[in-house]
Amino acid sequence: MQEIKHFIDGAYVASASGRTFDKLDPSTGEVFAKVHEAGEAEVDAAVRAARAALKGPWARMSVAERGAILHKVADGILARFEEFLAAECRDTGKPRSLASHIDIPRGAANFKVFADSVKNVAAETFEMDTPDGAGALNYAVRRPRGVIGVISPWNLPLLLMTWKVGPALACGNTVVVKPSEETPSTAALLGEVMNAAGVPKGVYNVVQGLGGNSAGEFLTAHPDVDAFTFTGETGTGETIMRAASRGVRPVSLELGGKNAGIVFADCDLDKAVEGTLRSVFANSGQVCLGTERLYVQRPLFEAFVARLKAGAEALVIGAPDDPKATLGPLVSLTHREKVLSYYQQARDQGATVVTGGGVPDMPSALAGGAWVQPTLWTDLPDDSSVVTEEIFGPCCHIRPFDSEEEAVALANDTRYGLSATLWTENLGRAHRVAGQLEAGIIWVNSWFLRDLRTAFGGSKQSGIGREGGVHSLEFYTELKNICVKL
Ligand code: NAD
Ligand code: 6OD
Repeated sequence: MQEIKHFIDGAYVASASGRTFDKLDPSTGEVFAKVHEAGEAEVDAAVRAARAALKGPWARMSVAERGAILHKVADGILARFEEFLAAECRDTGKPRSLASHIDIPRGAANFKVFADSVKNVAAETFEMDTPDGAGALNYAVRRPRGVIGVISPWNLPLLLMTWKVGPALACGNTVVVKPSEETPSTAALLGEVMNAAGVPKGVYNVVQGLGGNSAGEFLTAHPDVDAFTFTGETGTGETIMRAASRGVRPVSLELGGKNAGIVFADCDLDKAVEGTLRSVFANSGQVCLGTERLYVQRPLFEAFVARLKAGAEALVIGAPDDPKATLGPLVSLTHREKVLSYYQQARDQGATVVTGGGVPDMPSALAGGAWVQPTLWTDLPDDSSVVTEEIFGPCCHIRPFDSEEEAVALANDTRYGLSATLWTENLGRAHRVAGQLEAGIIWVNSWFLRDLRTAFGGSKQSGIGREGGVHSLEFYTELKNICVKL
């Protein structure tokens, strides 16, 4: 049985309490690892190590020296690509074809991009008049914030964790990472890569454990963490924000979504079908940017639903190692219970089940896994729980609309504001509708097309702040104005 430990001050350590929890393979339901659960002592040790490292060689390095080390970290991930891929797929159950194209390459890219972009980040200068006529010069400099608490989710574990750790380290901070209890492996493996790349001890620390009354809560309660960056559910974000208020610590929150897709009758049908299928079913629907509400203009409605049904039924459900698999299990049996409860609510609320709605028949070796069928519904009322609440599964409700105004109103009728996708060949309409949608990220005729320099994040209850490009670098630095009287 594999044992997964904390990574503190450059070394793997067990919990002093000896407490561990089981990590299950989502495709079989079998336990494959014992994960050490951090208590307050391990969290304190990690924060102390991170604090001490702020006074060590990391702080004395130039931006270019730190950048060179972060490039080595990226190269180290790529050199051990197969190990990262295997670990990520075993933790999450996602198909290897998906993780090898997205999760692991992005894990490396997140270090390279920020190691380079931090070299170009500007700060402001203002010349000012003074009563004596001599004037003064104001200029700003950026400094690392200090120890950053990084709390990350399970859906894209390495990608989302390094999306925070990359820029935090590029800016000269040190980190204590609390990965999701469902996905402890790649954060742990990254410790070896950090050591091999020459990252000084204490710069990158990992505490394993759960959220409430465990490593997550102990980290947010620790007074010596300077800022928190979190990706996860909106409710957890509220809890973390409350904890961060003690000591007035900044937070960056990337939270949940209930994202709309809008398909106009003038779309390129094949592209809209292909893109919508990806946006609903990629990663078994466990993508914060995924489409769970689809609005299709009435003349196209029936044909579009039929094409989506055919696409959903053509997905190949299978374990990560199955080269034909295009749809893996959900991350855990607990999450499956949640998703299946929405499948039941849809039936109870009178949905027409276009396809799916249950659990697939799997071969006996996989029978204990967290499988659900890809599912599409129509005919639910707009205030149904299935239409308003984030499900985070391979499912979507589809509803017709008539006018552009109606589509915008329906899409905006949500407490979330993470992303929206629209499909149209009318350029004027694309700009007009994109401008009116209340979300941080809008895709036109595409989905999950990422340029890492762009602002990433949500409005309303989907988060606070933006990640990406200069926005990450702003969060991970403190701006200091220096006023010089001439
Ligand atoms: P989650 O909120 O349950 O857990 C996220 C992390 O927070 C985990 O590491 C967990 O252990 C920790 N945590 C839980 N309770 C805590 C507490 N009281 N104190 C400190 N830490 C705590 O989210 P999840 O189930 O891992 O991920 C799915 C959710 O994440 C979905 O809502 C999804 O939309 C969201 N998400 C958002 C984005 C985005 O960029 N906006 C990206 C991915 C996922
Ligand atoms: O691509 C990214 O940078 C990013 N933050 C993706 C988030 C996906 C959510 O599940």
